[in-house]
Amino acid sequence: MEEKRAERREEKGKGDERMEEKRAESCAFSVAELPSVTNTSSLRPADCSTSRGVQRCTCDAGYVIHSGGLCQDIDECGLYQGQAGSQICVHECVNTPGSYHCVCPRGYLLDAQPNSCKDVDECVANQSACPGGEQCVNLYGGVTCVRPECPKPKMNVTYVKISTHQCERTPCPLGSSSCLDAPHSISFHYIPLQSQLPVPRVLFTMTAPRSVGDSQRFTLRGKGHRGLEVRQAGRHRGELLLTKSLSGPAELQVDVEMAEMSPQGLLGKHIFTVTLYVSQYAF
Ligand SMILES: [Ca+2]
Repeated sequence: MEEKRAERREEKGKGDERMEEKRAESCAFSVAELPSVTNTSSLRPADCSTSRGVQRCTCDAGYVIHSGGLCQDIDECGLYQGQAGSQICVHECVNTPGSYHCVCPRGYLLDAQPNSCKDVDECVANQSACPGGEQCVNLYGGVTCVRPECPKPKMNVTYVKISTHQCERTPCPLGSSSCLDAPHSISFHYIPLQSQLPVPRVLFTMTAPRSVGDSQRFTLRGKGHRGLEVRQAGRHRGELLLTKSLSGPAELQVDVEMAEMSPQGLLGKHIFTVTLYVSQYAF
């Protein structure tokens, strides 16, 4: 609570600086130049005094002088928030009498640094965010629960779970080529992303779980997705690359195949199932 107050103070402090700026500017205006006032609740009496027959009026920070000994609230949100490059809040700006404050969407907290919204890590904040047996994945502005499942047994191919995020093929019956062709392992990876990330960007690095073969060859399985590519980053290393900015909210899933090669040919295949969760927001 104390932290929240501190944030708020800092936010107001920033607002005050801007308001001082605006106030200094406003001193140069003549009353006729001021915008007409439509909202009377934005008006309050000025602090006026008369000296040698000349009346001088001043306004508190966050107000500009208006005719009739009144001060008019400055709408900082209206002035700054609408234009790219001058935004004072990363998300929403709320004007208040004499000030303003920033509001974050659900799933975010206003950061101590003014104008930014910080994602709440629900997996840390609430250890029981997901029901038993499900894995918690923190997302930007949200959270999701996953339960990675191994493929169901098919023909002579059976997988068993060797960790929460990995399945391994059980030994193949003698002479079963369909089993030998099936991937040795399938692992599951969950990546939260912000909307409109700058590209190119490495999303995920893949290496051989153990050093088998001379080299590993990485390819996207299936149709893939526009904006996602796989690149060889060394003999034993591959990278999943984002080449086009994604807009959320969106959920994409791609399978990357890693083939272990030897001079004699293919030794085995491994599948990385990667799920991307693109947030609605760019923060
Ligand atoms: Ca979150």
